[in-house]
Amino acid sequence: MLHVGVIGCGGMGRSHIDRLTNRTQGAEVVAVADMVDALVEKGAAIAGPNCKKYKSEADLINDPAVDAVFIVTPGFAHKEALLMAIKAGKRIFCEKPLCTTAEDCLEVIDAEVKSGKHLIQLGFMRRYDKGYNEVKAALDSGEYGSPLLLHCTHRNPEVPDSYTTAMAVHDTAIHEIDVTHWLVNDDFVSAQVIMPKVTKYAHTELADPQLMILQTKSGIVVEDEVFVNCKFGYDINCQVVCEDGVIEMPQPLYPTYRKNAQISQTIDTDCFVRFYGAYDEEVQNWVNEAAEGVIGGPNAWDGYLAAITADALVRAQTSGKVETITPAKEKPAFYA
Ligand code: ISE
Repeated sequence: MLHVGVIGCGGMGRSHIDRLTNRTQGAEVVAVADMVDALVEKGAAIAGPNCKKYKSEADLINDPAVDAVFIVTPGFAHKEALLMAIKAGKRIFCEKPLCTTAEDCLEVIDAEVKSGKHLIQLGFMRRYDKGYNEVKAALDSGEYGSPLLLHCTHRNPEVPDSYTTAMAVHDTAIHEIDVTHWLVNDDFVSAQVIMPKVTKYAHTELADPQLMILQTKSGIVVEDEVFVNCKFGYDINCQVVCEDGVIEMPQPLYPTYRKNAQISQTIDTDCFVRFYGAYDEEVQNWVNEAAEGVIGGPNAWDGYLAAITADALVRAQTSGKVETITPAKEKPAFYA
């Protein structure tokens, strides 16, 4: 049994406590922590009567009864918790992003490499989605030749007024940044953003929609339409144009209805429903791999690559130019 401590009992934290407690085999939430007492109570209530309650993340991390930690705090708070958990030698699941700056990501990477143990998995759950995995299997089969161009859409029905232009990269496109780099197994070298006419539903701090264009080392182009006030649903698409065919990611299976001379089908309205299975799968895998000390999912280096790609896109949002993406160092052999 893997004894897990969860740091951060907000909406996402509680969703992971529920998943670990009720839908994951081989794991038990033995402690939760949050600076807000009411959230600790809510989190612990899901985990059950034996769950310890902490205000301080350091106390949770250093509790010998905790084998592994889940970090589900806001991104700016990740670095400190990650460094403490590495020092304590605990297995870590960290929600995206790894850290909010590339420098902080490198500090965490250095600490993990120095520890000599593979500890960190990052919460890019799309790698566990059935549809993306089918696309990956088709690409890896070689039957369709090399991928040349990917058309992606990332549409949300709406976002709150606190959501700004840069968040279209950091919160939203970050998923395509990771999953497309994984699909084609190539690193991004440049980023560009084209700003179309703005929807009447966007508030003043938000340019919406945006067309983001990334290019990989070998020349593959990924274009991602991010449209977070599309109004009609949570609509994720990915089409890969290859030398010998086109692969289109399947959509979730819903019935089609025929009525009044029309055909209709459900579209999900949020990521928790759309990627329900993927969240469960990523956590179950992380628990299963704990016994072997393996991190099979996205690791800290993937988190660093996502951070520098996001930084380039944010620069491109204002410069209007093609921005280059250059890692500050070579990928450590540790992550090979
Ligand atoms: C949110 O944080 C997510 O992770 C969703 O998948 C994404 O669609 C949304 O735009 C983000 O705000």
